[in-house]
Amino acid sequence: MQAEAQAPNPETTLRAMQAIVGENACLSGDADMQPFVTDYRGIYHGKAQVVVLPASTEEVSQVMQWCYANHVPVVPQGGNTSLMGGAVPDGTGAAVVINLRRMNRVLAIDTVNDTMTVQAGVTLSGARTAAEADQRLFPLRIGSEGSCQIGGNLSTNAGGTAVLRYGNMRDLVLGIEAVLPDGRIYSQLRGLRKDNTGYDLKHLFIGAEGTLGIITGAVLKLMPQPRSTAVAFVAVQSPAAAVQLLGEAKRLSGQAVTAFELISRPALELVLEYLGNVPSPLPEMHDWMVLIELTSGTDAESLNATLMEILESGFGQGLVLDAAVAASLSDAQNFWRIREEISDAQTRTGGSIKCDVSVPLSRIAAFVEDASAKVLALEPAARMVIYGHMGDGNVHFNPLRPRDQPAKEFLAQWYARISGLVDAMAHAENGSISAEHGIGVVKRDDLTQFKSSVEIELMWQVKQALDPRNLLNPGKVLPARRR
Ligand code: 2HG
Ligand code: ZN
Repeated sequence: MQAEAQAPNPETTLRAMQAIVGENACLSGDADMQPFVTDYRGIYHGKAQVVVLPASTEEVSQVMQWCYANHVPVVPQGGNTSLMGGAVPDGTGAAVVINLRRMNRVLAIDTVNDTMTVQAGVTLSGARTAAEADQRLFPLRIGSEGSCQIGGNLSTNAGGTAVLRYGNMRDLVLGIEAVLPDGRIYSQLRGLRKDNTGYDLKHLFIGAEGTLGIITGAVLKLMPQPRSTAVAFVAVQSPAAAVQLLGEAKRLSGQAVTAFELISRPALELVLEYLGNVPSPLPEMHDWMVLIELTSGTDAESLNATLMEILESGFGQGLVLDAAVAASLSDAQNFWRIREEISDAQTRTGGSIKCDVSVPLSRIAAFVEDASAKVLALEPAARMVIYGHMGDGNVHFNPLRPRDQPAKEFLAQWYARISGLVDAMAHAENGSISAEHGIGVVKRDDLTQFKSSVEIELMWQVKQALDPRNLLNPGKVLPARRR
């Protein structure tokens, strides 16, 4: 199943697109298209016939109808913050890129139903701010919130730092509107928490990375805003101690544990170096730290008391070595900044082998220790930048080049071997090789090794049913079909 190679020439495509969305909403010069055909880290470079910026679902539908009739592949794009090369076209120059950023309106907020209806191009921070204006919380929280868009968050089933409490994007949506490859519009923008009327089709589009339809709108769940927040930066004895401390935190605080993020010493050292003027929250360096956030509907005093109780229990059991409790909002923001900037610090340094793995919580500590030992046995000077959402079983296990080794050389020597090793270890623990970053082009061919032939065949059957011409985001997610 391949897109047919009879693509119209770019002039014809451009004129057709201009007729639908208007001249100003079509970009065709190399310089104008450049930010849309390269990912934000500058790793994946592609080409396009034209970049189209539609303003409505109707326009997306017309663009798709034309592309379908003319066998033109289409790459849907939100904020282009994918780490997996999922949102940029390939190098053939055959594709039309549809970027949704002009569809950035919050259409409605229903404070009785606790829902928000948005166009797909609303940024995550835009959605969070709109919810806040009505004293509500839209709880998805990821570092790229200023640029990533709700459509992309849905298409990749984004996760982030509050999944432990609120779930990932799939758990935060009630309805979806999507344009199908042939231009038909699937519209289910309803804010129902119960609807058992057959297959729940919206879930097909969530996490499909734009391979089955282009998400153009969504109804999102809103939550009450927490009345109080308590944050601590805690040095722990080991990853196993961190898991035990999480158990204590859950036991003592009920539903209040909102984030529980692991940070290894090399991760902290790297980010402090990158941020320059931000002090470490703790006076001494430790091998393992966790950032804990509790939120609740109770007053700050009782939440702080709960946090202290958790830490005291941790000290008492020898799990906690030191702890800094945020005394102000700005302390809490600084702790979070340290956590959120680790990814950019790696991008800046270059030479990082990104493994975004999850395993059951009961196995995560052993996994982190065993995988670290295996990597260090291969390259003792690798900096073990390990961090992330330990509370939900997901760590970013990202060995970084030794200080004195060029990034290119380190990646050429180790990327395939180390990522293969780490993924295989996660898989052996009944884990996932991509917990939250998706598949894109980076992990596509690895799926044959880590998913069963039944799963891959079913994925292709769904693809065939919705996109029989293989026009939507071709070359992404689905590995070559087994014969
Ligand atoms: C995070 O949790 C992001 O900071 C990015 O998922 C992780 O860059 C990474 O590996
Ligand atoms: Zn993450």
